[in-house]
Amino acid sequence: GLHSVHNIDDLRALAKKRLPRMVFDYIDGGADDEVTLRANCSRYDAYALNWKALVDISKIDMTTTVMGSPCAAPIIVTPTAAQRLFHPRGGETAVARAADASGLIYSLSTLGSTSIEAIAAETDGPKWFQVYVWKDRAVVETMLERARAAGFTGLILTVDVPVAGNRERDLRNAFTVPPKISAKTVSQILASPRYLFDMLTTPKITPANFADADPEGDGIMGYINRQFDRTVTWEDARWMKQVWGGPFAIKGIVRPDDARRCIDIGADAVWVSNHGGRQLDGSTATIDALPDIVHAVDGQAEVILDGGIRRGTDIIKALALGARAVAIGRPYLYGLGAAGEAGVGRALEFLTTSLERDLALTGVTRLSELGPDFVRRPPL
Ligand code: HOC
Repeated sequence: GLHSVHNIDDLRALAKKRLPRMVFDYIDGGADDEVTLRANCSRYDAYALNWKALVDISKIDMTTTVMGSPCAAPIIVTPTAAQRLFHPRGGETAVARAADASGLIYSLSTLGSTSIEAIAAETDGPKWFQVYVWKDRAVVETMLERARAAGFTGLILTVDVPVAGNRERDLRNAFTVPPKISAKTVSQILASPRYLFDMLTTPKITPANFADADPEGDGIMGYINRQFDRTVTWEDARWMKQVWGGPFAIKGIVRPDDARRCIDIGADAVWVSNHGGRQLDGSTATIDALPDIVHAVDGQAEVILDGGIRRGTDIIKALALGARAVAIGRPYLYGLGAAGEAGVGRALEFLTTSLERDLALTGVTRLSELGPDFVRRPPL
């Protein structure tokens, strides 16, 4: 159980034990050979920390703001699809509540399985909404209006999904959203009695923020693949910022020239991400992409980074290299799959307490003290 969880890897192991194989693999897996998935984590090892000695660390302040939203620590709960798949009873509600309890920013995916309004009713904490550009712009506009009315204060446009990535674990498991009935999927679900019970005693897992998906046909992913607009460009991003009018982040940037374009269209945050290695395999690990992006942005927007964050030291490296905050996906999804809201809480607690301890060990009492002098970068 959770008492034997001491890090994110332990949570992953517990999630693996408790979830049907195909559900665990959907969280855990990446695209193609999973090179980028692994690199996102392992590349932190190439950066070494240089601590400051003999600093009074009796008070450590981890609070900050990201795109104007206040948070207790520089950790954003990144948007992920259909969270009720990972915990049918709790899903997004469990994640949002745990984020609120930890004082962290929660973000809801367009592909969420809980409605914008239900999340707003559940938590007073800072909330952002995530979108893609759909062919039917009216669908987007309606969601943005609802998010604004419900008190969501930030918008994230994801730009690293021009098409779906090639996730071979999902193909092997015949995994679709929602899962289709087949000998393979049924036997996997039957092998996870707790999950099966939860699934059978809660409403069906469907997208909660748009209509028209045909789960009986080719599933939500098929609908989305048809809805995603292959002609999307920077003009659409500019349109989105105008329609939204508020704090706006562009997620899925790895090139300095693209970071400049984000600023040109008025983005408030440039979000360095490769979708957790789930899209273009072989792309740069995010920690390696970060320094050049920070240089290009030159303080004109905030920089957020996700990918491979598993410990406080990873967060310190990202912040020292210029990120305003990091975002996490798999760490809390392992928690959700392992133990619902309590499991998400455990993931967030582990990351915030390890960040606090690691800041003390680094001799840093405020996030603004962090800079490149704390990190020795690997040779190019
Ligand atoms: C067909 C489009 O973010 C994931 C999600 C969903 C990606 C969109 C797929 O699984 O990474």
